[in-house]
Amino acid sequence: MTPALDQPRSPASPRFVAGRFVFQFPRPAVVMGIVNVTPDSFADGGRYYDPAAAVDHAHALVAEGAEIIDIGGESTRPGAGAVAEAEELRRVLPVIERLSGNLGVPVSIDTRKPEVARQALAAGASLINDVGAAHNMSAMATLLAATGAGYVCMHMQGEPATMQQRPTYTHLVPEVHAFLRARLDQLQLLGVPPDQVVLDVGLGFGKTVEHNLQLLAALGRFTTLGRPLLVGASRKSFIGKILGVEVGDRLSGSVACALWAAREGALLFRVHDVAPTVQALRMIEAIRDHAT
Ligand code: HH2
Repeated sequence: MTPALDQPRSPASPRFVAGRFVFQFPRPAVVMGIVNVTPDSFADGGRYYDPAAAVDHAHALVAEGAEIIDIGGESTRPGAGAVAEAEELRRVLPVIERLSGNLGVPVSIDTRKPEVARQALAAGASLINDVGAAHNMSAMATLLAATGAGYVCMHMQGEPATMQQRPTYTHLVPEVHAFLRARLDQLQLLGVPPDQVVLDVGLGFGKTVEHNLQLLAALGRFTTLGRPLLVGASRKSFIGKILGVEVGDRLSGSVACALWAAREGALLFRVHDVAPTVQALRMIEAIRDHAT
């Protein structure tokens, strides 16, 4: 561990600005509900591939307490092949168009492609959830500076097609920390204020089970970056491997990860199961309010 890891760079009460939406912390944790408009996502592939089903599901997740809806048109599960830009746009744009303006919460576009992000923002999305932050920074930064959209900047080692083959780190936590710090600095140099940025260690993206556990265990150290942390553990395979359960039986493990991460300082949670996660978070927040 490098000592620099522990030096806070700004006060621990950041705000996150995503277009016309502002999340001012401290406040209750924010749950981002997942809507995958894909035939092949690992947890919900095919269920919301039809735009009408995706729109209905987004409204249902908001009713359950989601404060951001994350729309994705490309599965990034381990081993997934790339989806062509035109196809990704065909999947997500009709859904975003139907949601923006009447959902009441910001829509996020889960994409690695700057052109998909650009058209999604034009169609009404308020933030970009970029699992490819390692690769496309300057194009995304141009968009962010021009639009004021929010940005989830996530760490990934490699590419989805091969990232789980042999993920290797010399010092995992300092490496991921340094990556996120460097991206934050680059974004600022490119005209994107830190207020627009949320950071994510990228559980499952070029990480073994052991790596995911180490990152969760050390999550508190990433709060020194001075930006809200988002955690995406929901239904992921490391939970299945630890508990020996299939994807449909990972709710308890997912909620456990969210609660641990909340205690470590995470402020946003990307989940499939919105209602149980919101309830669990509200419960520990109520307890925390009485801690002396
Ligand atoms: N995980 C997935 C997708 N997008 N974005 C962020 N910021 N953090 C994550 O951990 C994250 C993410 C993978 O989950 P899912 O969307 O459910 O599956 P698929 O990629 O198969 O569509």
